[in-house]
Amino acid sequence: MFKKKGLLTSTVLSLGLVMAACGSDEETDAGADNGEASGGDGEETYELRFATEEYEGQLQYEYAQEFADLLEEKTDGRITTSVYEFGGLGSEVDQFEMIQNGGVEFAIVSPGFTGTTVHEGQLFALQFLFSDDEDVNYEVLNESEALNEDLAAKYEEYNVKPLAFWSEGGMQWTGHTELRQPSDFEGFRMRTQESSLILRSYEQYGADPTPLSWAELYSSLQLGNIDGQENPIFFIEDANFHEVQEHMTVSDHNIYVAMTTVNTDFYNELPDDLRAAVDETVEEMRPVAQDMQIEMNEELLTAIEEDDENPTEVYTLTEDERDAFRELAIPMQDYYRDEVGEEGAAILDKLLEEIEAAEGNQ
Ligand code: 6CS
Repeated sequence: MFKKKGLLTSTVLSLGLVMAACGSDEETDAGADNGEASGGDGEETYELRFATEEYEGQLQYEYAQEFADLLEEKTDGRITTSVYEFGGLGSEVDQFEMIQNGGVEFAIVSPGFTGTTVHEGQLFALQFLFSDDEDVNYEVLNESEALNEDLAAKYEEYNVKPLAFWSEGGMQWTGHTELRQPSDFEGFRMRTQESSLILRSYEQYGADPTPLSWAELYSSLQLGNIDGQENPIFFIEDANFHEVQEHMTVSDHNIYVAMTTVNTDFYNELPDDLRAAVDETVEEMRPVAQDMQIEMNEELLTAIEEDDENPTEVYTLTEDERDAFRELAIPMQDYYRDEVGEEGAAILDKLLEEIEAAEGNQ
């Protein structure tokens, strides 16, 4: 049901084309700044850009496209938004820079690529932090003060406003070899996103982690330069990693959290009615994103299991096996506290309380 595209066949955008997009009273108004309308009759129109880290058919892109359509509808066409697939705007880290400097107005950002800037965002790399109950996590991501206010304020220092935190699904491991207990990671060349906490977490298991853009991951796995990686199931299948990995471990050692972000200056300067339309769109997209990720992850698990041409052995960890990893992962919360200092530690502590309270509510 979800449209699929072959790997690396995405539209390659030139930066020049992207930078040509601007808001204006008339399409030909060349004087307006990016995303900013000129003129003052109250009926300005805006042509915006939305960067994603994934391809058409994958979650972030499909989310962004639905977001764009909804926003256009709500504003009677005054806001139109072009959604960009991963690749044309550079690496994930480059895209995070673009949302900071207004090169794009909206972006989906994975916190795993912001760890060297917003250190507190590394809390999403803490394994076994969130609940095993998807409903609890949905409630926490939507309602947490620790995330939506305290952590969001840390991103706002860089001119980036997180509008929503949402899950792309449980994180699973794939490898050339089986991964069932921490000792299986001994010397394992693990691909990670760019955050010292992620690297450190895998070193705890004895692995040899390497940060890499996902653009280079398939070939690295195929060539054997990297032994394995972590991602939600839909992404493992859609990016074809299962083709070049013999084993997949359903570990649910974390959830993959994505952030819907807007450039803060742009957001603050929007007319009130249009800003309200953006806020409404964000709210209405919450259940849409949750349904999409559940459906995609379920559907593509079956696809991996039934792919006889590229057989991948799928193994689900028992609770005892998960506990062995959990024991090594929990001390990373202290590492995080030491790394990010008092304010970051307070964010983690508040989040832990919120997760516990939400678990009690279920
Ligand atoms: O592994 C990664 O880096 C990529 N994974 C997902 C689920 N989305 C984009 C991200 O860059």
